Amino acid sequence: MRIGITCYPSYGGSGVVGAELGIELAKRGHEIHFISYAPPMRLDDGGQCRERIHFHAVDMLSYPLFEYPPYTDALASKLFEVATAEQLDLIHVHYAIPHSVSAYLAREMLKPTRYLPVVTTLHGTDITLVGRDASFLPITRFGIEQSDAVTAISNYLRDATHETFCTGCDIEVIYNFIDADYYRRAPNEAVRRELAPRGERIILHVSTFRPIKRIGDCIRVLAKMKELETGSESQLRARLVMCGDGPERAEAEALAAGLGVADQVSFVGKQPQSRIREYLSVADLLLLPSQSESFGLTALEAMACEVPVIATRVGGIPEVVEDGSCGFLFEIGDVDRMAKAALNVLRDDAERKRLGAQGREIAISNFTTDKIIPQYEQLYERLIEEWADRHDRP
Ligand code: GMT
Repeated sequence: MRIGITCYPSYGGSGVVGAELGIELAKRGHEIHFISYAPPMRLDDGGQCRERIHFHAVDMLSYPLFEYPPYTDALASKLFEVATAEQLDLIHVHYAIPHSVSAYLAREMLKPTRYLPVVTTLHGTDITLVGRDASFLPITRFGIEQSDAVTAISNYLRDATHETFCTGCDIEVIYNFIDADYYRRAPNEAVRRELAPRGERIILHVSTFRPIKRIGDCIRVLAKMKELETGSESQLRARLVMCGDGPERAEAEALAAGLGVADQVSFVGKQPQSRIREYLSVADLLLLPSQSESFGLTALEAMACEVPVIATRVGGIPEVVEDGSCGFLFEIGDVDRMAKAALNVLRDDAERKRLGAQGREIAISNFTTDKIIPQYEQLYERLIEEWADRHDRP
């Protein structure tokens, strides 16, 4: 199949999933055309199937009249152009805003010639935060309703979409996936020493540092752990590695200083995926205290690397992280309980091993590429077949 994929190319889970889906499809022989304003970050991981992966940049004319350049239109034009030139069979967009509407426009422009099916995958804040805002709600609903197929990355997100946008619309849940050969525990002592030079236990957090991630709670958990440990004979040494960047970073750095734990926290900035994998391979615990999370891809990556997860019981996280089996889930902001659980996990090697092994088992049983990618392929085949001989909707 010849598939066009549009996603946000930079930081963030939806871009990661869009890019990795393209790479996986190319490995299976499909011709993949990414259409966005920059190449998706993970495209370099394409390896030997690079010849089947193409990137088309959306050109944006800069003009003084445009205080807000109309990206939706420019993307629609590019989708139309690429679909025509490359004879695309289908367009698959990740994150509804504004991609669904751009794809819809491209499909309408192409209609006199042929029908180009559009798939929208919903990821998170396109439904739970941004999309439901009054300024976007009607157009998000329209984009969803006009897509030929809509998928959501968890049952939670499907239900949230039904609740907010369209009770009756057909949404297929296709979970996010993991390449379990790429994400596996392969500890590198040099990396461990670099992150924890005094042999500390490593607590890792990876995110976009947006308010929804509640990164301050990572700092508060560490401070609480320190308080609980005060006076104990064999004090546990822990280091919090904060991987990523975003609007909440400065405040979190100040909080660490204010709570007296700055010397135990490393802010390592945005890192390429190859580096994150190395961090996961030496981490002893992953902390994900989000306010909202439709899936929690980082948690899945950690589980595949046998890292226990402490997270909030929100959104789609319980569909990925089984409480008590591969980690522990708590209410939003319950830093006291998270700290106690973190201490237990970090102190007990056998328990950490048990949680890690279960995490890998769950990741392999439910979320590997060989289980998930065929679900997308079947969906594409179904749509292409359905529309093959039709030039317009009934
Ligand atoms: O929605 C966001 O804030 C970002 C979004 C993205 O586009 O990066 O992340 C969402 O998609 C990821 C991949 O499917 C999920 O793992 C994240 O849980 C989800 N984020 C939220 O729901 C906050």
